[in-house]
Formats: sequence, C-alpha cells, structure tokens
Amino acid sequence: MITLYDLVFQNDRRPSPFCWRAKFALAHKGLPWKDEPTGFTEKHKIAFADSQLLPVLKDSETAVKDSWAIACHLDKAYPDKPLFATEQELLAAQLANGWVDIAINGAIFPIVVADLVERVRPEDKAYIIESRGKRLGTADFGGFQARAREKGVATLRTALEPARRVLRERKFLGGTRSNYADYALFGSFMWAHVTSPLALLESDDPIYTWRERMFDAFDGMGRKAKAA
Ligand SMILES: N[C@@H](CCC(=O)N[C@@H](CS)C(=O)NCC(=O)O)C(=O)O
Repeated sequence: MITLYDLVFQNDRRPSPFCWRAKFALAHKGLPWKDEPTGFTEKHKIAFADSQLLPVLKDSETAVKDSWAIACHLDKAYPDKPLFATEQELLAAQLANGWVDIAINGAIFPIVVADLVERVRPEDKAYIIESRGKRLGTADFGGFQARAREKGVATLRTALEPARRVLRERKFLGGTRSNYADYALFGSFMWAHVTSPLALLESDDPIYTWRERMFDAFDGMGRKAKAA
C-alpha cells in the first residue's frame, strides 16, 4: 500500500507543487494511494522518513522523500506505464524539473506569497509567518506581494517561453501524451491555483490551453481540487 504525505492548508486545500508532481506521477502509473494530509507543524508525521519537507511517500516498508526521488522510485518499483520510458526521457524530465524549480517557482512565489499565507491552516500561521518572513526579509507579505506583482506576472510569462515554444506545436511537453515534464510544470500552476485568485496567463497563450488540458487529465484531478 502506498501512502502519500501531502501538504494541507485551510479547508483541505492542497497547495504543494512538489506534492502535485507526486500525485500526477502516481496517477500516470495508475497506482492507487492513501492520502495523508500533513500541516506545516505536523513534521512528526514524516519523521520516519527523516524529512522536514513534503511530499513523502511510504511504500510498504520503504520511505521516499523528495518528489524527483519519488518519481524514480515508482518507475523502479512499478515498471508498468513508465514515467521515463528511456534514459533520454528521464534526462529531459530532469532538466524540466530543475527549470521549473528555479525559474518558474522562483517567479510564482513572490506574486502569491500573501495569498498563500492567508490560506495556511490557523495552527500553522505562526510557523509560515516566521519561516517565509525570514526568507523574504519582511513580514509585510501584502506589501511585498503588491510590489512583486508590478512586474512579476510579466516576468513569469517570459520565464515560461521555453515551454510555450513546445506547446505552440504539441499538445503536451511530452508530445502527444503528458509526461513528467508536464507534471513538474503543472504542479506549479496547481500551487498558484490553490493559493491565489491571481490570473497568471492570458487566454490566448498556448500555455493557457495546455493548462486547461492538464486540469482535465486523470479524471479532472487538478480541476476537482479546492482552489483559492
Ligand atoms: N525538492 C523537494 C522540495 C519539497 C518542498 O520544498 N516542500 C515544501 C512544500 S511545497 C515543504 O514541505 N515545506 C515545509 C516547510 O517549509 O516547513 C521536492 O521536490 O520534493
């Protein structure tokens, strides 16, 4: 039995882009899993994996931390419906994964941070204010977000250009079907969707059309999730 420890916000919202990667990887492989919602201040739940971060996956007696390691574990343990059918597909996905971590998550965080803090569970609020305040150098999240939005949405749209070039011509980053590169990028759109009402994309953007497709994937898993 697989259990996925998934970050939880207020009203059962699931914001974590990395947890979304793991959920899409499981769905891609057609594997059932048990969901274990875990708040920021419930790190004791993932102590068995020696992790301070989510997602964590428990697969029988095996503990796996980190979304990329989870994807690699799933392909190794369950070779059917591979995420990485070839070494080349794995390397391309790894590149996409790192690009999203740095360029896309880095562009999204400042423009949603206040909305995100607002949606954290009340019992986790002090923790997020302290930890994200330290990261930003201010606890005035509203002011920080407002200033970041002056240029930040345009910056994000520019940062998305490498994916846009593929999606002008293809349905998915994986070509005719979605693959881990799609899950890595879509995880970040889920993060924004669940934490903030901010519109990130114009409707004539090929990435917008792709995002709609991804919302519908796997029985509308993303679309059914509680949004901001
Ligand atoms: N490289 C890790 C990053 C995981 C990560 O940063 N998770 C965040 C949630 S989005 C977390 O658990 N943060 C806990 C905290 O800040 O205390 C992965 O891909 O799984």
